[in-house]
Amino acid sequence: MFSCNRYRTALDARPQKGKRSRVAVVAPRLLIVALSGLIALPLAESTQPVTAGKQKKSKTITRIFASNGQVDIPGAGTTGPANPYPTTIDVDAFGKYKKVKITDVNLTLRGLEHQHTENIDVMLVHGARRALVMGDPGNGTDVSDLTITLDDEAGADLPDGAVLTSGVFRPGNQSGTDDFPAPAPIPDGNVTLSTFDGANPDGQWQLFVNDDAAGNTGRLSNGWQLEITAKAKTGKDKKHKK
Ligand SMILES: [Ca+2]
Ligand SMILES: [Ca+2]
Ligand SMILES: [Ca+2]
Repeated sequence: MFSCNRYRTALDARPQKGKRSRVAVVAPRLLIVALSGLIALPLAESTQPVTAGKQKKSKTITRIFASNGQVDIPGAGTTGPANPYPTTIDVDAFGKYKKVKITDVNLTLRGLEHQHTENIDVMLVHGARRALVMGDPGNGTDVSDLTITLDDEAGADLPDGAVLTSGVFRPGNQSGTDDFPAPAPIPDGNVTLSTFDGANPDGQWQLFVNDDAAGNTGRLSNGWQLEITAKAKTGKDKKHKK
């Protein structure tokens, strides 16, 4: 799990635009868990009001959502779709903002273990947008309890042919074309998380995980999480509520 300090540090590192910029980090808060752990849990909220010009004002909001349930890779046997498939996070947190658009998405896979990580393909879907963010990473080394964060701005690519370790990596598909069983959409060639930039963050996010080779299995022991940053226009008629 991450501590709040990670997010505070990330926010502090951002360019501070305008004299009234500020950072407020709200400590993680416990919410009710129900229905097999698949319910999205807002874990933390950070806001960064930005003053841009005399007339138009915008606010940058970063929030974290998680699905804590275990995801078996694959769901049965040694190859095929994970269970659940897809695993989902329903985001309903930005409706109070006007003209909200995603500016950054980071995806974290929590408690990843697998006997051969090159079996794993992962596609993130939101609306009509999709990104094959991880395909056949690592090698045949049996790994466990990994925390893998996929971030376009990371300084390293996912390992290819070398052991997969915990860390922050750029999304990547090591093997070219990958097929995902229905009901997954057909991959459209997008890999980066910037695929979702410009979209409204609210709505369902689906994570399709597929094991593409016979033999060897694993799981996401602690599910997955999304860190979504969005920019919203603010006005006198619709102020942000704390
Ligand atoms: Ca593959
Ligand atoms: Ca990012
Ligand atoms: Ca397998």
